Amino acid sequence: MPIDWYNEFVDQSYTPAEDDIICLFSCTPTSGISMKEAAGRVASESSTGTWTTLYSLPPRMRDLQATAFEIDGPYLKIAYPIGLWEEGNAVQLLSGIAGNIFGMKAVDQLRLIDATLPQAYLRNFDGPHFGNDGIRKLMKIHGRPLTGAVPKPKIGFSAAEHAEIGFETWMGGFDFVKDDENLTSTSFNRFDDRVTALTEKRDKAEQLTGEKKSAFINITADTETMKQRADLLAANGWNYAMIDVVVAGFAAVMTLRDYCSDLGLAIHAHRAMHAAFDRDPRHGITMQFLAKMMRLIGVSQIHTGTAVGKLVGTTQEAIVLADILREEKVQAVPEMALDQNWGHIKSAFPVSSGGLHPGLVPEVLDIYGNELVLLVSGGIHGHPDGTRAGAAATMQAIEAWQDGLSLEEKAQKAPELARALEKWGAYKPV
Ligand code: CAP
Ligand code: MG
Repeated sequence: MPIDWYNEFVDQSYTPAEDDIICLFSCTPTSGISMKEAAGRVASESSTGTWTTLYSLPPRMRDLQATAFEIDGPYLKIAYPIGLWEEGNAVQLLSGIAGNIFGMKAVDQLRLIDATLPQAYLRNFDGPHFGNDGIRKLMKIHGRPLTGAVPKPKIGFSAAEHAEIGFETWMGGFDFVKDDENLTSTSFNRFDDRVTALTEKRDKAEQLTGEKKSAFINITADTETMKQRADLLAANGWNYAMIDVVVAGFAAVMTLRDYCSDLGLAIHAHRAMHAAFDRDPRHGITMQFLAKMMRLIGVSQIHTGTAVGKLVGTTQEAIVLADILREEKVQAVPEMALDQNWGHIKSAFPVSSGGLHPGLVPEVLDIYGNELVLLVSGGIHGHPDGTRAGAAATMQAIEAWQDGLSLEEKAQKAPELARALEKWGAYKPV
């Protein structure tokens, strides 16, 4: 008696429909299982199937089955009918294409690389509230990267100490002060106190510099608390809220996207925990897919790596991530990304951060160009003359890159940069 039902989920002659969701996976089947069998099992478990044939299967159910339609070495494409997916519920999409399949005994390793989301799926999402042009207008910054820094050490300062370092950061020429991912509302630095202290220092910095200054203040907590914290940010004239989006969860981010949108707040997405599922090159979920989902559900920017700093991530990955976040039409990159037409969904900024200092700025800008949020934290607070000089040195490094000068040339008339180069040169931290 036949038991397995998997082969019905493979059809290499299938041409995907315009409104199918197409997923690209890489797969290492368990020994004894062919790639075709593994493909069928992945398609089955992520759509309508189960491990055995069933007693009752209404014929219309066939229309909801996924089809593995392309197998190329370890790569596998699966088409999912649009009818499988609840309108506007990104979490449900994950429960299918990024759910049980990673734990199936039939696959040794499985990696969800990317998914093409058709217009029929995008229709029910609003995406980022502002888009990159909107953010630039809001911040009155044109033709250069947006810049920011986290007070370091990452946690431990009181609200007043934190705000004082923030003030120095702004005065050095940076646009944003950022909370670190594990700073929320601790006994020694309560969220409300930090907002009050930063608001006062922001107003002072704006007055002194005549520039728009802002902050990514971390509201991460349970959803209801995040809403209250977002309210407080809006009441104090802030235009951003920061969320640790992976640990907070997709559903919470979806709720907060709409809530923040009503308050006029953009969302800075820190990706802490992403490497738990995207670091192994043959298993898990790629950063590309995470970035895509975050643009879909409406964050304004998300960390995408530096390639040259202290954290893992390649140059090619950074380029692909930047495209996924910024472009309206994203071109496929073999084995890394699929085509994506974002339609009405606005753009989001990539955020480059982690182990940067002025000496590495040109390399980062060679990768990303001007359309990014550049975070240099240890690399300004560790400047021999302090935070303000460190921020100034970073801004000088940006100017050098924009003017086509080497850092050494620029440093001749930029003393802060000269001092930074004396300390760090082009050192790449590990
Ligand atoms: C950077 C940072 C960021 C990382 C996150 C840190 O500080 O604040 O959290 O950049 O990684 O805590 O390490 P430094 P990613 O500039 O002092 O290194 O951007 O890759 O998500
Ligand atoms: Mg951090």
